[in-house]
Amino acid sequence: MRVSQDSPAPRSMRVCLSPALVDNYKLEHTIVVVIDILRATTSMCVAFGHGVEHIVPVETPEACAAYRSQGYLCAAERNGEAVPGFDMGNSPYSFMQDLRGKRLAMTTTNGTHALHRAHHAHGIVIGAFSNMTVLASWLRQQPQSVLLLCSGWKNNVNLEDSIFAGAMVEELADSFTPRDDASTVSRLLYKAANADKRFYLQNSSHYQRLIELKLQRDVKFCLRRDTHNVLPVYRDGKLLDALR
Ligand code: 3SL
Repeated sequence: MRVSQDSPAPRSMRVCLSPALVDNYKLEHTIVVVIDILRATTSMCVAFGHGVEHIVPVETPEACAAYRSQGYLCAAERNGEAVPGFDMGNSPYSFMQDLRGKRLAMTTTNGTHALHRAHHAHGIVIGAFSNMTVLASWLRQQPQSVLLLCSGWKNNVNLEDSIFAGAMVEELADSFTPRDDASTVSRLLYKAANADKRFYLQNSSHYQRLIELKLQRDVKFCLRRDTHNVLPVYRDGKLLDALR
């Protein structure tokens, strides 16, 4: 197809199924969508939906605890459990409280790690089922190409992030051209899973981990679409809601 002088340049979208693969991508001109459906990026959307001023995502519990002296709320999770001594772990329900005027420092097993792996991207934005429609509309308005970065589990691929990446590939197909096999794989997964995502995830590793921790309520919430009208973007070391 010949692209006329007036047509905008075609934008591409790609899917990175694990943070371990992120160095395979050139990110300087790309917007990265960080995805951690169970549960970090969902919880971030919930926190912004409840008014949090900003979130500082950090890599370790020690770095997170250091924000306490500056008046931050501190949230830390490892292996699905809240780290003892912190204000909260990573359950979306723990952020369902009045957070207006509050600042939050947060560290999670995979989500905050993935975000830091993409620090050199043109832009970083947080994606979850919770903010899917707002996110897709905003991406359509940006001139850059998109990389959907799945946080996975300790550098392994996981099903829930791959399914959401596929949902975004499907959603954005009107505006972006998929450019890799990971986009095709995740889109196929999404199509297979969409009718009953919870059922489809039943045998997946992190679903089972959370069920063992009696967190089925969290899983159910994390699969709900468009619960919050928020767009967390990463600027100067902080996540802010670009819609405020
Ligand atoms: O890995 C992460 O970043 C977390 O979302 C994992 S958990 O759902 O809190 O167990």
